[in-house]
Amino acid sequence: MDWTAMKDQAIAFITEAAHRLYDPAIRKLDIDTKEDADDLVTENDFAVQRLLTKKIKETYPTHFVVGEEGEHDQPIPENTVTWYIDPIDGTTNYVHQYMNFAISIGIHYDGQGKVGVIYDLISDELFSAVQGEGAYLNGKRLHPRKPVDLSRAIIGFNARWLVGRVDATTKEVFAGLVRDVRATRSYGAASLELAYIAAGRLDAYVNMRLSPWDYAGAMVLLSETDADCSPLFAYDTLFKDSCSVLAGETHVFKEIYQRCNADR
Ligand code: 2AM
Ligand code: CA
Ligand code: CA
Ligand code: CA
Repeated sequence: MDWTAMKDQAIAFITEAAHRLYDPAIRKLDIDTKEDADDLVTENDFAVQRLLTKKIKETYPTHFVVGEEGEHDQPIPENTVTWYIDPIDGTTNYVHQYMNFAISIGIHYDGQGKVGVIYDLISDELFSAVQGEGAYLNGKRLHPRKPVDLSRAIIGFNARWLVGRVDATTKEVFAGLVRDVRATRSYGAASLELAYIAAGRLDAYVNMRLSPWDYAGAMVLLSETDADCSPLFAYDTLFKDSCSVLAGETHVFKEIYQRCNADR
């Protein structure tokens, strides 16, 4: 299978789809919420998903598509190329701020991430990676991550995780983390925050609940820069419907993982 050619196709599809998002006026139309009041969806989330799905199916009729909005191809049989697509990752940012959102594609095969493409159209940053061929930002190679001490780490962390459905032990662990790192940041678009680890802008990222399309693309960037990605909690499983996620430079990753999974 020619994963590099597929990466180029994914970039072409995303570039075409991005044109639907360049008019800032349109994002204000047809805003809806899902089960969670903070999970927004707009007409353009559906439009971009439809366009990407159409392009993928026209070009690769045997491939499966699993996207956030709409029908999924499932269950996924063995030896099936699967495209995980998030038509707009960071819809709340798209609606309210018109920055820090992205279109994300991850192509997986037999449980392995093969291709990742994430495009932030407002900052015109294209992150891409093919397994075994390195990760790139706008065509420039991203270097493997070097060890960082937790006290010097910048972690992607949303204050929401300190409240709500988090048990007391986890809250304490999170509070300790927030205290012990150099700084926390919250951009509100998981795919970009994960890509920022590959790019060296963040050293780790924590999320209590993500879906496969949020991280399927970024995972490839992370492994191509020697960063780690797994469930935050040992009892969780990636690619389940929703899952906690921890990603980071290996040293920081281990420290956070141990803190979150000790004594349970
Ligand atoms: P989304 O914009 O595609 O929904 C911050 O909210 C990040 O978490 C975004 O990347 C968002 O993706 C993702 N996310 C995943 N599940 C979510 C949920 N149930 N509610 C809000 N955001 C969610
Ligand atoms: Ca959503
Ligand atoms: Ca998402
Ligand atoms: Ca989305």
